[in-house]
Amino acid sequence: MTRLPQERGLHELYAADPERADALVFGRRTYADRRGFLRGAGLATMSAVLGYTIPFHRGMPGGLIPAALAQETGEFTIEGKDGLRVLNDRPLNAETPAHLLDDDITPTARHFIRNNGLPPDSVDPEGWTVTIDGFVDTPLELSLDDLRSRFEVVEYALQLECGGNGRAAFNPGASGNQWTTGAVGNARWTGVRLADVLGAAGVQPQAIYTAHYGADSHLSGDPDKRPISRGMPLWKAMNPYTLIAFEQNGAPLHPMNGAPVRILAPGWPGSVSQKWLTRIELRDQVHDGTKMGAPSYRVPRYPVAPGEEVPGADFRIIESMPVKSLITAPASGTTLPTDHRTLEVRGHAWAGDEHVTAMHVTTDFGQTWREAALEPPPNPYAWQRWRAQIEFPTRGYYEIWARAIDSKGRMQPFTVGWNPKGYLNNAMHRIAVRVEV
Ligand SMILES: Nc1nc2c(c(=O)[nH]1)N[C@H]1C(S)=C(S)[C@@H](COP(=O)(O)O)O[C@H]1N2
Ligand SMILES: [Mo]
Repeated sequence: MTRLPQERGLHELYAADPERADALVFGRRTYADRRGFLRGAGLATMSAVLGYTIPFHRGMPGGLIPAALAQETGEFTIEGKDGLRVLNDRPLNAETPAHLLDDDITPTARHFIRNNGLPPDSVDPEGWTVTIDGFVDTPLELSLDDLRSRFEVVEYALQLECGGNGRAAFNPGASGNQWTTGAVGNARWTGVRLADVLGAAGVQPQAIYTAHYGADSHLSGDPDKRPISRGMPLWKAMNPYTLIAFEQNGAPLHPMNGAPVRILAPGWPGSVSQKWLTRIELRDQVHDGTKMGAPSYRVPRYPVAPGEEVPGADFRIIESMPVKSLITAPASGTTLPTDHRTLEVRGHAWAGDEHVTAMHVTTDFGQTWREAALEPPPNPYAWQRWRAQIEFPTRGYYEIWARAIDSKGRMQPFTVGWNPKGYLNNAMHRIAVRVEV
């Protein structure tokens, strides 16, 4: 595993703030007592991470990196994740380098993490319920067993992308997580159709919008504040690929991807896909929960100049995400030996509620483009594989650029129009390749 420059080393993390590092690595209910010894739920987690109980844990100082971990990991690790670049540790946000997204199905270990608050620190799947209420005939309270037994269980590959993916490339910069290209993934999700669950509750005619609630807590610790509570129009909720999901790649959801149960509203900003789901309310108005209002997950209704102030009333809610693609092989920065002047370039492409109809690549800074081979998606809302054979005429520095076109004829641009919060950057992906001198 290559060490990425912005990744935060475990040692660095502990040096900066040992108490927080313990909480982060071993769970939020970890704390040190007055003498500085490690206490709380974190101990159990620490034992689990180490694979052993710690007989003398009472004497273990808080903020001490267990030697077993210190030896094995030179970098900050998130249990069950591999190779992610950590942008923030509180809340935890981590993206996947493009070359680690080469699989058709994104392994759980490589699926990005976007948290707005603090995940629940103890999750009991047995006792968990999801409430369906609001403008329904019969409010429901469903356990995971109820979901599995009362509704048809379906499994799809679904792409999920954060609305702010690509934000780092905006100029002037926009505040928020500085995602480059890696806040996207395409895992296999198993669950039930939200439409079936809403059907069982009986949707009343007044219902037009959903409101989503999760079990994570606000960064301030204030129990009355929610980190995020978004929703979607009823027509998106009724889409057969909008799921209440309880498995990711055939296993329980990763704790950071919303265990034990979440929404998947593929093709829309990831924020709609509530993690640690506890309740879906049907409303007779557009939901007004945390991060529904301007400028969150909204863009101006008209093109604006870079840096321009935009009044709140002039924003619209982001719905379908725009057409986009990634080059997942080779890794940017690859050097080819001189006798290897042909190369397979490949990646994925996706297009919100649409699908991708064509894919082009260039190696001469856009002077000439060639069409790549593009596969259909295995199911709607899965990303699509594309590949192209490239020949390099001579040694030197090349850039490979890739652009996708969606089923409505819209193509990825070279650069996108600026917006205040840095959403929807679907500029074409570019990588660097050297053919050896
Ligand atoms: N409860 C809850 N759900 C949430 C979030 C959150 O912070 N809390 N983040 C949202 C955002 S902004 C995104 S992009 C996706 C990310 O899903 P992932 O972390 O599984 O990749 O989850 C969404 N669901
Ligand atoms: Mo997001």
